[in-house]
Amino acid sequence: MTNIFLDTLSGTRKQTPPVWLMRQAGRYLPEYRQVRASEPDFISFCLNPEKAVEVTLQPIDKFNFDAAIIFSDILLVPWAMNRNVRFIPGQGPVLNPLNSVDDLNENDTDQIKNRLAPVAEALTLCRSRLSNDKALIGFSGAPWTIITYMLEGQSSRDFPTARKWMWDNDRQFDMLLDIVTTATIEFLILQAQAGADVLMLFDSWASAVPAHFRQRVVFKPVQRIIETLRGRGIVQPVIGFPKGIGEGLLAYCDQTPVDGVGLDHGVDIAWAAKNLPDHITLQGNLDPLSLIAGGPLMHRAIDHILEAVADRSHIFNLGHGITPETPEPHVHDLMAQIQGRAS
Ligand code: 1CP
Repeated sequence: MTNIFLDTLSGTRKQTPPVWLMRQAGRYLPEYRQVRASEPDFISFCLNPEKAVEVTLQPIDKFNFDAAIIFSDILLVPWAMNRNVRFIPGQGPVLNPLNSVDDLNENDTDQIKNRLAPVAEALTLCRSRLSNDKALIGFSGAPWTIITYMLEGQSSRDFPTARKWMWDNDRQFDMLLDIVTTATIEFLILQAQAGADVLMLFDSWASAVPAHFRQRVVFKPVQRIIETLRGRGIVQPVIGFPKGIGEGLLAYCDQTPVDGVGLDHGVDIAWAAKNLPDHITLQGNLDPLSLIAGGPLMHRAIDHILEAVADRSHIFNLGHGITPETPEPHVHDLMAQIQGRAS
């Protein structure tokens, strides 16, 4: 059976591109909210394989997306590293902020395999329930994005503590980057071995890294992650998503061995199609808020993307996560528009 998602990621251009949406399992779906309400603690929800698989498959059943992304969270890595991660309703994630790299225990990274075993179990179960023409995505936060939460202790707009560490605390910052990179590698290997067909690295806050430090903080860790995966026999393709780095995408594509790159909605898609290397599959770019508006403007924005990438391998997606306010009919409209094109 062909899998158009995996074919596209290996470089084959499809007349009708594969589609999935970041945060496709989420609060805009009433059936998600129902399962979510049955498990008040978010971490316990992520670590319940039956429930995680149920919500992972909901958007596939409803919209026939070409890929499922396992329901989990990037903050499970700091949780497994004993950073006391909890999700406070109405506030978001809270962690015990790291004051020094010595706050981490040497064997914290060894805990990944044991403490995150339920994610592996969910992937295996999900793969067994998902049809073979759909891909299953496993994921992790990229080290920088994880570090922002570990140092700030919460979500942040400008990440002042993490950026100060970068400038002031050379040795400690590099040690932290190294430890979190190791943990990320272990988490991705666990997921690949459990049944993920594709791995994605979310660097959601890459935009906050000064361009001066991009190589050290954004590119090098991703390069080490993928090279280590390959050295350890992991063959699954990797999609990187360095959100908000603009022209830095050129160096990202050049210096990291990613198979695909996620484009946020700030990137000019025509520029990306022309300037990013041909062997890299492009993914994303539609502003998630266009799905709230729906109608002709959304349709025009979708056409604009499809036309710009017409000559390249491309996975249709948003520039960031779908928002809870999105009306379901607009997601059906999006699918009809893309899949209605001749294949
Ligand atoms: O109760 C809820 O429903 C809370 C909302 C929610 C959801 C649906 C959170 C809390 N996490 C998730 C699941 C999730 N998170 C998925 C799987 C679902 C899917 O994509 O279909 C994925 C891929 C993530 C990844 C994630 N978590 C990222 C990277 C992607 C991005 O959006 O930039 C980040 C930054 C997080 C952290 C996170 N998780 C949740 C919250 C509230 C936050 C903080 C976000 C912030 O700091 O602004």
